[in-house]
Amino acid sequence: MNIVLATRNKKKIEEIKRIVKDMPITIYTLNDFPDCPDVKEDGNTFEENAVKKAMAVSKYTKMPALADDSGLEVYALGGAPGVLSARYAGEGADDRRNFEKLLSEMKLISDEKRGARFACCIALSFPDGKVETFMGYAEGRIGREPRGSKGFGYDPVFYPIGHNKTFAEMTDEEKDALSHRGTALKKLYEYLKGRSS
Ligand code: ITT
Repeated sequence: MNIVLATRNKKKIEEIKRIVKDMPITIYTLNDFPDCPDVKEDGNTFEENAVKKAMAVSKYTKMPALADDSGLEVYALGGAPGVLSARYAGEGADDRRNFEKLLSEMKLISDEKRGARFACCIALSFPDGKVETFMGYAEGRIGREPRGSKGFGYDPVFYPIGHNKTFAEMTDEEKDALSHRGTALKKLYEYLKGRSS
């Protein structure tokens, strides 16, 4: 199956390509469709945003499109930054400014109350308007200072449950096996296997 990735985030593209490499999928990106219009992410949930991005791209490209909407939910902050994760420190903020803002907001929060999860919704939309969604979560906690240089986004401050290393200190394989994106893409894999049998 040919699928176009409806994302402009290079790190997500790397992760998705890596995780689906053994699946019977040929991946295209928005670089193959440079005039594809941007989609406004104004939904209240990861699912709403993922569906919106995937549908817009499959409509434009007339190909199946896969979108990822994801983010970090910190329980002590009532689920923030949530769907606003990419622009927590303001429009155009980079990863460092976003996680530094998070660490500063959480300065007074005790170690026991630093629980958080990453969430990822993968939406696969077809040119006929049909859409499938797959959710994945990674439970963990937020550290007090950034550690590690791999990955992206909030990885340097996120310790997955049962581990004393952040996602940014893990190998690609370690992160993929535990991550919200890895879990959601495994569900996509099962779905695609079911379709081809
Ligand atoms: P597209 O909409 O083009 O896919 P984006 O970066 O704007 O790219 P999102 O709106 O889904 O994507 O925002 C996701 C943000 O959540 C991302 O920028 C990171 O800050 C954070 N995030 C998501 N997955 C992550 C991961 O695996 N590790 C660290 N941070 C992650």
